Amino acid sequence: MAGRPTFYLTSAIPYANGAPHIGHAYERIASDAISRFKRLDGYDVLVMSGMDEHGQKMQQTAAREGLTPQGLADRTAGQFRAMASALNVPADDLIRTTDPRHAACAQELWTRMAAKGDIYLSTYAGWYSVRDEAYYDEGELTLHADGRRLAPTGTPVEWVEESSYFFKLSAYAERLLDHYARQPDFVTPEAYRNEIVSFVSRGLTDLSISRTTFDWGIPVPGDPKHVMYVWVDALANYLTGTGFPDPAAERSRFWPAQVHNIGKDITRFHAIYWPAFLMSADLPLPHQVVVHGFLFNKGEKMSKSVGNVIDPMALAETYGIDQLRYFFLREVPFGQDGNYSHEAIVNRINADLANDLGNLAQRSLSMIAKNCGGLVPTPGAFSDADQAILAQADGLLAAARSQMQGFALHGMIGDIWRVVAEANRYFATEEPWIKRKSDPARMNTILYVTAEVLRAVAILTQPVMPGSMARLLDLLGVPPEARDFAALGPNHRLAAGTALPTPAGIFPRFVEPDA
Ligand code: ME8
Repeated sequence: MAGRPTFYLTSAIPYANGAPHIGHAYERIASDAISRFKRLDGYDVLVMSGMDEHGQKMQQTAAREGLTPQGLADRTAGQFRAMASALNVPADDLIRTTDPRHAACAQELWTRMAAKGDIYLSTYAGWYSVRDEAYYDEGELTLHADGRRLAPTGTPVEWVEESSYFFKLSAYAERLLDHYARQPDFVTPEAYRNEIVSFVSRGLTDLSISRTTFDWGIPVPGDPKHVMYVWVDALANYLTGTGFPDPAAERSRFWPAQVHNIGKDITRFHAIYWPAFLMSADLPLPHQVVVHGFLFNKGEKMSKSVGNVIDPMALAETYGIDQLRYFFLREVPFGQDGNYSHEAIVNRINADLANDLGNLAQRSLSMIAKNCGGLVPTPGAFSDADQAILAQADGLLAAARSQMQGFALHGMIGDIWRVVAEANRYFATEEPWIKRKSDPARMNTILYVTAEVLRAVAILTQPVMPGSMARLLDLLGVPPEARDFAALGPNHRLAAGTALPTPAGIFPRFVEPDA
């Protein structure tokens, strides 16, 4: 492990009050692709996931369903585990906020903030949205026709008046602004950064960080009548993942995290509260808060009441795990909102996967099976056309790294598929099936070059479609230890004479069930 740069990536820990939906699936798929990319690129990677199991919302939902909050948390944790395995998005660990190691971490964070003089006891009187687990100022609210006050997110708020500990958030506005200025990509994409900067520029008020009217939470150190505000508790999970507060913990080397991957509705918590808590506790700040957009069902927000919530497991079942992963990452420019529709996903499966990549692999590999004795053919001297397409494949790693610098997963896939399109043109122009009789040596070279381009494409596409690309690399005879990015390029070309397995299709066309 020593010597390799660390890369610690977290996803938001979902509220344990409901089953996984497509937004959760999307976030985990993106996190998984980014972390697989870094692993293949030689980093020492830690990927965390978890469950946000405390708070008033949990207590209320459990009561409605006739469960204990812990019973509800256990049920939901099981559903999220099943989703992670169905989507092939493993994590190194799962931090459940009801876990004792997490309570110890959150309490230590609190104790350090208190020792700094940043926590004081007072009374909170104001508006709270249980659904958002967030406080709102009067000025942010709108009045609904039925008389209810609504938060900017559209959720109802209730008046709360109770004894509460406060965090001196107001004292951190200047330091936060200074941090955003010194580290301009702390919040990315830029549009979200700008929102945060303008919000903090208007000044911050102190934050209520404990509750006394329910007890489903982590007790405040020294005053157990209070439980911690669920966001103090939840954000601390990122430290729990590294074994905090034990400085000798095996994973302590992973703090500060490189990436907190989150959705756009929770930017304030991650880009304002969290760095302020860490500054108060004298802990290093994460490098980046990477914000993704929301997925909509044909332009509509998914909600239980509208009845258009999509179960990600059902989608994986219908279309295939990798097909779904590819669709999300290719179709939605990372950072922007995106849409899901049956037509759009079928189009991607049939055009990009079955036609562009699947056909090229199938045609070239079956020609090798039939005409080259099932062995990687020996190439002759490379023509200009051969060299041009190989150079394009060799250039992909630098392009992919540069796209990943800005988390442009869609851009990376776009770059790879441009080379796939180019390879299809090369294959069609070079006509190896005609050379079979007239110039078998040239046929061998064309098939070799095509297989070598496919090798580069498959290695680089592993983060997006790990299962299918493993199968393609098997078909290309690439051994498991030669599948990371260090194996790309001219020094590790396919070995002529390697025996290949019988070719098999990797991406079937999607056929409508009633067609
Ligand atoms: O916010 N499209 O949990 P959560 C894309 N417990 N992403 C979406 C989405 C959609 N339609 N809906 C939600 C919480 N998300 C807190 C997090 S972290 C310390 C605590 C994203 O279950 C959302 O933005 O409501 C968030 O990043 C994640 O799913 C979990 O949302």
